[in-house]
Amino acid sequence: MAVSSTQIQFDSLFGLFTYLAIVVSIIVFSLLLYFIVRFRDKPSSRTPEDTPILGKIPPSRGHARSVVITVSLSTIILAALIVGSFGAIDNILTPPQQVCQGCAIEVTAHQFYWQFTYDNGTKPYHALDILRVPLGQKIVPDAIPGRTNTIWFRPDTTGNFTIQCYELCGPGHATMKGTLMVMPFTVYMAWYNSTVVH
Ligand SMILES: [Cu+2]
Repeated sequence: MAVSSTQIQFDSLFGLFTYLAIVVSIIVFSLLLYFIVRFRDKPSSRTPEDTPILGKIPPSRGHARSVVITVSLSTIILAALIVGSFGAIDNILTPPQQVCQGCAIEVTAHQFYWQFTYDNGTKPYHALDILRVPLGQKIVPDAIPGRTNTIWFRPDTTGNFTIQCYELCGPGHATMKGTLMVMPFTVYMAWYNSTVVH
């Protein structure tokens, strides 16, 4: 099962990009190899009619049909990827209107750690880098210092998961990891209500 609702969308988008890239690469490289062998230079080779000669307009002007086919195919593939990408971005950037108490979390990004502030003002000092969330609820976090971005997700599996920083933010970026702790709702609420507000 996916860890969060948004993971499913990103995984399928990633799969679409990957499979399309594989299919296109296989076609391109097979044709390339075929043409290299088929049209290699031989002593008997004649100069093709449409060989460009300096100062002369070639009598035949290329292959309109193959140009139309390749441009149309590329346009269709790119349009599918663009629609899919914008759909995923639109979904993640449109937070739900109503979330449960404890489910709106302010994320402050530092070099190189995060601090999570919960909607009751709790800022667990000892829990830097641990983002606790309740299972099955819609969570609205935001990050990036000096700029407020709001995204949302719904955790679907309990357990601890690695959070990795997503914006190249400096020399400590690669080690900027945190923990996402997805807890059963009642366990989460017990923790949330017992936290001290600093
Ligand atoms: Cu970073």
